[in-house]
Amino acid sequence: MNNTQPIGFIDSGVGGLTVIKEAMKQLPNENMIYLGDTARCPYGPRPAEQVVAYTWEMTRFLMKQGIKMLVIACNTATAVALEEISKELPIPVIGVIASGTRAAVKATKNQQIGIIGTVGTVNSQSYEQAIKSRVASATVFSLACPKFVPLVESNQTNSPIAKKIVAETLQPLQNKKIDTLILGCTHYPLLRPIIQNVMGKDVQLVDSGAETISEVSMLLDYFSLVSLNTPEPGKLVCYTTGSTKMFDEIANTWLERTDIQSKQIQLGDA
Ligand code: I24
Ligand code: DGL
Repeated sequence: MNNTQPIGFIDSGVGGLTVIKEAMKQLPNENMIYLGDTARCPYGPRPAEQVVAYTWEMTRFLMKQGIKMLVIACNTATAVALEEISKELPIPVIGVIASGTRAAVKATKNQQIGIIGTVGTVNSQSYEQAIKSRVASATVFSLACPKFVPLVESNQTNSPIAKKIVAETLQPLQNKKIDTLILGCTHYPLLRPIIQNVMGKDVQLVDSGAETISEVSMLLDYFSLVSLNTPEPGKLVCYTTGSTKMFDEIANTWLERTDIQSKQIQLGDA
């Protein structure tokens, strides 16, 4: 095993770039491959079986590229496909749910934890089970926020409309006495300032994607897979199932780069 092999990242679209941004900060030596299934995004409203099938298609593509570790950067895909995929692959597979859970359990003082995500993530009850299996006395309040992804994707992250929708959607969590709220979706870190404002400063927000990269860093050491002392920074190669032009615009803006040129690939019926 050569440690300059890339780490693979898969997501339903461009949202997983929030995880890549954190990876570039914490793991600047690592080569990375990102695959976003933008042609079939969003995964959030889709049936679980379909998300499992799509996630397998992305996984097979990256396995052919010789990755040393797979990060399922999408919460919806992690919720329904991580268990099966990690059982079958010969390399470590990391999702975004376990790390978010550990961080929330560490942060909470009153064991009242909220989790927000897509319909698929919330219906799977994956976060709830992960938290309760660690801390049986914890109370978990799960809330699907199906309006948040379209909000971010229409460039509304700080508009009056965004504030109104976030406040209305999070209303059911207001009287629950939660002191910790897990942002269980790739897109929600972009709404973080508004979410914080709506929930109040005493509620700690946990960014599952960012927490995941801290654990990826630890796991690379554990499996002796870390790329050390490279002469040059790691390279990021991006693939998309949709428009490369739109992918590149968002990726270069978000990552403050100018050189990202994604390649288009075909998966299943995408
Ligand atoms: N943010 C996201 N998705 C989009 C978007 C956005 N359009 C504007 N912004 N579009 O996700 C999804 C539609 N697809 C169509 C097919 O090609 C790819 C895109 C959140 C991105 C998180 C990194 C707003 C926006 C932006 C640049 C950076 C960040 C951001 F344009 F939120
Ligand atoms: N990436 C998805 C997630 O984290 C959000 C977008 C989608 O619904 O596909 O759950």
